[in-house]
Amino acid sequence: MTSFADISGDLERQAIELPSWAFGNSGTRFKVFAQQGVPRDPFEKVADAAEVNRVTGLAPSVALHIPWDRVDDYGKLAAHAEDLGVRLGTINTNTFQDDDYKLGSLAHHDERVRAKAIDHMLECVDIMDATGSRDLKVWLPDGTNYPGQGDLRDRQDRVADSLARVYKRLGPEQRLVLEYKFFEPAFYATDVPDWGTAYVQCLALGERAVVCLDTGHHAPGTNIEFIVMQLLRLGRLGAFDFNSRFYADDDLIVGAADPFQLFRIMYEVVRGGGYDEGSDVTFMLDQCHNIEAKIPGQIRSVLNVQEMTARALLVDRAALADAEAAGDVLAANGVLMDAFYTDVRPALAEWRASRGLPADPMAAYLASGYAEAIVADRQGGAQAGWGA
Ligand code: PSV
Ligand code: MN
Repeated sequence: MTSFADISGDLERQAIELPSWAFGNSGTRFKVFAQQGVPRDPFEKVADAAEVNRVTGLAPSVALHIPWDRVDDYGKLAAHAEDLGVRLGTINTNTFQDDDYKLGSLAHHDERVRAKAIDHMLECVDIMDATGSRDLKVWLPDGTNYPGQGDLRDRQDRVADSLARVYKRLGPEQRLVLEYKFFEPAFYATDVPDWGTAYVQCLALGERAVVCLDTGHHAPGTNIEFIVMQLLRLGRLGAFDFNSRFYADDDLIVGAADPFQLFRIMYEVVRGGGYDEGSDVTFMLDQCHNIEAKIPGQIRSVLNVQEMTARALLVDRAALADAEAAGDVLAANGVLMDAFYTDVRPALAEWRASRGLPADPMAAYLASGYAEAIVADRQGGAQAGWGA
């Protein structure tokens, strides 16, 4: 049996990157419900993210989205983050909110638009140089709505050519992280729809091109942990965008819709070395809190990942290997289920307390007065949201 004491050291290296946009207003195409105290600029977003880290010790970095987080002085933003005990992480590109990109960005048939999209990515690499970020995340809205609208093969060739131009600009320690999504905003054909396409595009680029797996970007019923296993096996799992989906790309709290799936994913991460010391897999959240409070939403999210990581680490790998080798189907399944059904919450509370963290991070946040202070302080100005 693996006990909590066996894994408590491993829990120390957990690091979950928070998305700056989780702290801004968000919603559906029907309505954005504004909340009080929402950040008005990237500095305030970073402050809120730092608060999540302060009470959980789990979230040492913040991902930015450009242009939403454009500032005059990125060095100043990085210093601000550092003052608050966190750092700036992945730079996310955005080629989906400009009229020019109606028919695509890196795959666009018009060289002017394609060059504009490439230039945006190059600007993001300049920002990475200023922030000290390692990863450039590329998600493309590119695709077509109707058969015949665009030549599928030519579009794929243009994606490859555009990515190669961006990849060339990266520094020796920087990576291009390519994110796939099976549909939306294009509905008929998406130019990077699946892990296989992302993988072959990355292979053509070079070793520092890796795949981002957004858990919300798969068809219902997809065995996501299989993809995790395969990308780790191939050495190309670069990052996660964690969230939960009931239907499509719902961006709900990770571990909320299907905690067992998160456990299975984390088990394959552990099994495949993605959680090993020195692993370069980035564990990021890509979520929006449309109706729930944002900072508590992020606290709940990182705790969900921590709980499922602990359960995945508790899997008795030796017993599992024995059962598998003996062809004992039920015993093997039982080993996994024993770990999954272990309630790690009391042990994690003690673990936190022993490390100077609040045993109950959510209660500590609610008692801290931070929520009331930001409502009082953040008067005037424009609240951040998708687009600010
Ligand atoms: C696209 O749906 C996506 O998952 C990409 O990661 C974007 O950058 C992000 O959402 C914006 O939240
Ligand atoms: Mn994503």
